[in-house]
Amino acid sequence: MGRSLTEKILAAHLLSGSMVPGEELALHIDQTLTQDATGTMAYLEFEAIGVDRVRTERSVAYVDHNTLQSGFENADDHRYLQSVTKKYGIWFSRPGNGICHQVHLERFGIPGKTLIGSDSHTPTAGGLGMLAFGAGGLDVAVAMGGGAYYIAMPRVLKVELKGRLRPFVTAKDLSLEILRILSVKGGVGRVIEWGGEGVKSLSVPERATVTNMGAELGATSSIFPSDRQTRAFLKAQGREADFVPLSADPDAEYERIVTIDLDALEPLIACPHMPDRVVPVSSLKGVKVDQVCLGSCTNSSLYDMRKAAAMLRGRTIAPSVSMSVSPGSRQVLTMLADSGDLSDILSSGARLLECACGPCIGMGFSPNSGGVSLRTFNRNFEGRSGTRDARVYLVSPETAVASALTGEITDPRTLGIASLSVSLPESFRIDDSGVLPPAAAEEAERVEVLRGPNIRPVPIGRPVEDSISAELTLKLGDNITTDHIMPAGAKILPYRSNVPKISEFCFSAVDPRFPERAKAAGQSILVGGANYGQGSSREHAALAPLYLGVRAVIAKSFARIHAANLINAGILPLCFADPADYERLRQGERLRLYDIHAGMESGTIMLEADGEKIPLLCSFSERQRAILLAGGLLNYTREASQ
Ligand code: MIC
Ligand code: SF4
Repeated sequence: MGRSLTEKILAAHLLSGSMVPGEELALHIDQTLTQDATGTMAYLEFEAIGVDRVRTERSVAYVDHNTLQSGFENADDHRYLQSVTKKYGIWFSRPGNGICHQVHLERFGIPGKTLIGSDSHTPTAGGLGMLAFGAGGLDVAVAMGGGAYYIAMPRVLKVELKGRLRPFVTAKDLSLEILRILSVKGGVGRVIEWGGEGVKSLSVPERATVTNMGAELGATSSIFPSDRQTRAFLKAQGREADFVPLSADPDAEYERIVTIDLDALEPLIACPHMPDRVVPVSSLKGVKVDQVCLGSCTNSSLYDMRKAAAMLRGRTIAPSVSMSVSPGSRQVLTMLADSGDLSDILSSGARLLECACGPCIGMGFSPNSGGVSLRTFNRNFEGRSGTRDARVYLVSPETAVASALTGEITDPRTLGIASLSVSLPESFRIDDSGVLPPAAAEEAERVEVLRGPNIRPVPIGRPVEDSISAELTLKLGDNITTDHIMPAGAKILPYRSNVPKISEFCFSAVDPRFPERAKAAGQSILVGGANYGQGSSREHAALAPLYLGVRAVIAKSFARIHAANLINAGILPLCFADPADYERLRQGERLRLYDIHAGMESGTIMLEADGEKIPLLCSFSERQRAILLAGGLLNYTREASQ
């Protein structure tokens, strides 16, 4: 039987485990990436593990999230990252050099290699035929030290593309279409493999838009074949030598095949506050728009920016609209400047922001009160923009620009522009001066790691006891995102290196009194609904609860990366055997988990609540059990290396 592309790359990197869906696999990791908002923790953890140099083929640290520097905290973090990476053999992409996923695609991604990154959109590199996973910082730290990365063997779902995108219908609309079909839970436990005749006409930047938003499906990863388009992109980046052709066998078997006809797609829009609330743009015609943001790791490539520039050329945006443009990288920005496209963007009245995540993570450019914001980003979770009442919609660059020009939600096909003739350049402008190489091994010892007062040690978990008695300090609903658990934004992000401080904001978007209550309770248990912990890979969503005494989270189901982060922190993620039992638990009551150790092996742990017994399910691998019994991955790794 033939193999899917996913199976081929997994097999080539398999250290142990059997490739049966659901079984735990240990994988060799070729490359890692971090960004600053998760990176400081990852490198503190790397230091705590005690390895003297990274063992990967390439590890890169990017600074793209916390670039506001409204106090000393971010600047100190940047200095720490620059020095710690220099010492341990990691490349350092300076602030301003660009968004991690965009720069990684341009300069470092290699088809057929494995990559993990402490950011949930790491699968963007799947646009180049790389098998890339978002992971918690600690998993990245372990992989940098040469350790394996563990995932449950995914099922592989194929999306078969037919036809060709029509003018003003884009890869973003394709991403929204698959979200409409599968929902934000539809990718859980799966790799989405893109194939069929239709992929041939999609360029690498377009593919990367699609693999990027696979994160919103909850997918383990997303991947495209490596073909002529891949070669052309790598060649234009001066990296043709990195090209290898890769594809699935023609007789590969898939769990499911979803067919999408590109010719039949139309411009789509995701409504507040979930990326899968997708409707045609035309159905919202006339809704007044206050703000438009172009950029983020989803849509900030040169291709996207040039299309926007072509639409803005000679036109001005509506007076009622405030528009931002954040090019994805210095390469994109300098090329826009060289070609004159930047003047077209600026003359239209748009505001240029730096090459960073910016508004996507609430780092400035928050919308006005109750504002409608159209963004080319990937997430529109409540509160993420920095204000609680904004209504954020997700759209393509074309829809964003059309709406900025008219001041209302507008299908770009109705603007009267025939088509845009924008293609990939023969060669990109290559200038890697924004990426600093690490010190040579023999000099590394002399490099001093610089730490500021905001950089605090990583909290360490406690071994899971056989019975845990604790208060249910917070009961939550379905689809709780990591933006609910540990919000980001300009006020909170500066504390990413300081868990005691950042934990004061834990669940602040849901219940600002939670931290106080949890601290008073000493130890606590949380209860959630379905898909608990979806979204970001931020391990702070596990570390802050850990710091506040959370010992277990009971939910109807969990998002993959967050469940792994909870285990890594030594917190038990447990599922209701019967989802109806969710209704039986009340915030404030006392809960008792008992016979935990035996239950971790048998797969059922019992909960006692108000005299009633409720079965909870878990499916921990032997390694995960050992991690929980050690009180988290850091303790486990330290013990294993002694
Ligand atoms: C996000 O898009 O939510 C982030 C910010 O990039 C996160 C990482 C973080 O929280 O630092 C992610 O996607 O993992
Ligand atoms: Fe940055 Fe936004 Fe991409 Fe996250 S989703 S990496 S915040 S641009």
